Amino acid sequence: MADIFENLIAKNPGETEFHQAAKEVISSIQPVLDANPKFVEERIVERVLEPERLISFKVEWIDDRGRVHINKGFRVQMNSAMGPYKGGLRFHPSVNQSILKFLAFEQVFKNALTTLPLGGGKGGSDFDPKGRSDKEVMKFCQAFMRELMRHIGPHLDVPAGDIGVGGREIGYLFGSYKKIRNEFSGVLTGKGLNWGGSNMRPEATGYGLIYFADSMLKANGDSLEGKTCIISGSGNVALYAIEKLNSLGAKVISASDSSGFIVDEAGIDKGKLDFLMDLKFNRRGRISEYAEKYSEARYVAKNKELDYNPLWELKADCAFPCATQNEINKKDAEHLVKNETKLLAEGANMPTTLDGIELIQKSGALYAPAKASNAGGVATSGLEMTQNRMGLYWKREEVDERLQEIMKNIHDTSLSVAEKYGHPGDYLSGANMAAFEKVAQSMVDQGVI
Ligand code: NDP
Ligand code: 2IT
Repeated sequence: MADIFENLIAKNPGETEFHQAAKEVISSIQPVLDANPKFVEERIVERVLEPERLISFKVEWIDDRGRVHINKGFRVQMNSAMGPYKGGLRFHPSVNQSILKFLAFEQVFKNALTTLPLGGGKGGSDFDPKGRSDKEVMKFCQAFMRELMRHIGPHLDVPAGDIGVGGREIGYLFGSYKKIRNEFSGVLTGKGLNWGGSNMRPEATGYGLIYFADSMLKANGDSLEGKTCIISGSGNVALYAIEKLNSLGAKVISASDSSGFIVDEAGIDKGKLDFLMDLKFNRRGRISEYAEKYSEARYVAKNKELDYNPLWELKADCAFPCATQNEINKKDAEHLVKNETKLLAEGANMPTTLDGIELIQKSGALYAPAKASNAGGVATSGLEMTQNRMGLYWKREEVDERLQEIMKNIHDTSLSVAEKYGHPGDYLSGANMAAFEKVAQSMVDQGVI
C-alpha cells in the first residue's frame, strides 16, 4: 500500500487535498483486500485512484460594466462502475484540480453507500459569486454550461450543487442546457419544485446529517435531546442541520461564514433561524448581522494570525463542521477533546485533518466521516433522478421517509462492516470498507475496460 501511495504523490504532484482523501481511504481498506485477493490482482486500488476522465476548460463572460472575465472550469468524472457520474459543482475562488479530485474521489464512495445506482464525479470553477449581481451569475452559468453541456447527460453525468451553487445557479444552468440541447431532461439535480426538482432536496444534506448523528447516539443509548451543539457554516448544509437539531430538542449555539462566527448561548431558535435563512439565502449578507440584530449574541471576526479556530473552543456536546475542507485541524481537535465533546459528525466534505480525526477517535468520542454522514444530499439527488425518470413527484413525507431509511442503512452498514473486519465502533473504517467493497466488486464484474 505504501508504494501505491508514493506513486500517487509522484504522479499527482502538489495535489495535497487529493493525497489526503486517498490516504484516508487507503489506510482503512487492507482487511477488504486481504479477504478479496482478486481486488489486488486486478489492481483495483490503483485503478480507483485515477479519474476516468478529467475535463478542464475556459469560461469567458462579461460583467455588468462590460469587462471581460476569464475563469477556469472543470469536471472530474472519477468512476462510473456503479452508475452515471454524480456529484456537485463548486463555485469558489479556491477551486482547483486537487480540490475537485479529492471531492470526486470521496463522492465515489459516498454514492456507493447510498445503495442507489450512482457513480462519482465533481466539478466547478474558480468563479466567485460573492458580490456579483443575479445577471452576472446568470451570464457566468450560461458560459459555463456552453462547454459543460458536451460532457454531461441524464445517463452520463448528472451534476448538482455544492459550495456557491444553490437553487439560483442550478436554475440558470438548467435553462441554459435546455436551450442549447433543445431538451427538457433530468440532467441536473437540485432543480426547482415546479420544474422537476424533488421535495426535500434543499433540506436533505443537513437533515440527513442529523438523522445519522441521532442513530449514532441511539446506538450508544443516548439521544440529541437537550444536547448543546456547535456548527460551522451558514449555508445550505449548516442551516438545515440547525433546523433538524432544533426539532429534535437540541440547542445550537454557533454558526459561521468565511469572515467569522457568531455565538448565541441562548440558542438559535426558530425565529433566529428564519432570520439567518433570509440573510443567507435571499439577502446574501454576512453572519455578523446576526449579532447586530440579537444583542445576546456575539460576533468573533476571523483572525488569520491564529493557527486554530476559536469556534471549536466553545464548550458543547456535539460538533458539526458544515463549511469546508480542513476546518478542524489537530489543535481544534485538541480543544474539542479537552471539552469532552461526545460526537463529531461531518456535514462538510473532509472538514477534519487526518491528525485531527486520530485525536478525536482516540478520545473515545463518536466520529462520523463525511462520506457517510453527509450522503443524504446526494441520496436525495438520486431520488430526484428516479422521479424524473418516472415523470412524477413524490410527496415530502415520502422523500423524507426514504431519506431516513437510507441514512439508517448507511449507519448500520458502516457499523456492521467495521465489526466484521475487527474494528468495532469505527465508523470511518466501516464506511470506507463497505463502500470500497461495492465499488471494487463492480469494477471486477465489468472487467478491465
Ligand atoms: P454553501 O455555499 O451553501 O455554504 C457554504 C458555507 O461555508 C458558507 O457559510 C460559507 O461562508 C462557508 N465557507 C465556504 N468556504 C469557506 C472557507 N474557505 N472558510 C470558511 N467558511 C467557508 O455550501 P453548502 O452548505 O452546500 O456546502 C458546505 C459543505 O458541505 C461543503 O464542504 C460541501 O462540499 C458539503 N456538502 C454539500 C452538500 C449539498 O448538498 N449542498 C452535500 C454534501 C456535502 P461564505 O458565505 O462566507 O463563503
Ligand atoms: O458533496 C456532495 O455530496 C454534494 N455536493 C451533493 C452532490 C449531489 O449530486 O447531490
